[in-house]
Amino acid sequence: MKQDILNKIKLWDSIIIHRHVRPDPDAIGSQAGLKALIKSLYPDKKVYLAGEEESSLAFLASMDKIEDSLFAKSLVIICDTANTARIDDERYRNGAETIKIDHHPNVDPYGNLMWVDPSASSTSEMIFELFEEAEKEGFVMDKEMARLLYAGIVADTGRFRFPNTTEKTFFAAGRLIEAEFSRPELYDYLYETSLSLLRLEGYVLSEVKITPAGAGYVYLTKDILDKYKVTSKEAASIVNSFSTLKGLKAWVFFVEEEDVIRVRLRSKGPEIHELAARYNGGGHPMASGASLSDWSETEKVLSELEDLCR
Ligand SMILES: [Mn+2]
Repeated sequence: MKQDILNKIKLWDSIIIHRHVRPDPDAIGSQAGLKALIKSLYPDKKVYLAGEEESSLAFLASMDKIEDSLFAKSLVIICDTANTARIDDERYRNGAETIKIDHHPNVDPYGNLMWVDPSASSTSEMIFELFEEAEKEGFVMDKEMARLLYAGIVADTGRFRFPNTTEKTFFAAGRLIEAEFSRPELYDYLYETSLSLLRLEGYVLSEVKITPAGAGYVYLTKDILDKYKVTSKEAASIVNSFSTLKGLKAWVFFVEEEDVIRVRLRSKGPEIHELAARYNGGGHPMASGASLSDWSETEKVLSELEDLCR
């Protein structure tokens, strides 16, 4: 499959790379890392990054302006996106050919070619494997590609702590740091915290509750977010703040947004992605998201989480 994908890339002069909405470092790292790989292999090809600009991740890459007419003449590659509804920039539909590259469970197969590997820690790790394939033909590692893929791997593995971290992950990381980009600088960008977010984390740590079976939960209402001057999106970065709590098996953040209650689920044992799927969401067995239309549903989610912990 990796060779098939490289062969497709070889055939097209114009390539547009997408990733999921509300991007994380793996989404942008794999997307822009793949662009760096292609540009190093074929400097003359036109490669574009699709999707909305994400200012908090601008230290990784900026998105490109792409004319509508370009899609029909381009190969479209979609990274790190399990289902078509989450693809950023709907114009991917107009692509001449499409390829899916992802590490989430394959709940929504799409694309003319599909490479899905749920055993990979991250899509960035998969793009590293593409690099290894290209390396056989003499390609030398590109520093910018290495920095981007390393960022994606570090973020999706929680700095190599999550159970998705494998021997392959460490091997990839070991190879990528050969490129000698500045890791301290990258970590500074990835983990920099504002004072307001730090204060909200203090609130979360003092308010977290845990059920008898080990389900942790926190409610973040709009009032609280306003009081701490933190957006729902920013609050996503503190979802692991009490993961070391003794007796904790899985946990949930209920975060109130304009017209929806965002549910952020994490686990250290029971699989929670099916629970998420029952509430308009999905994701990984150990990290998922869902959304609810009102507060009364939070009790149902919590009691189902309690059952899973039991
Ligand atoms: Mn990912």
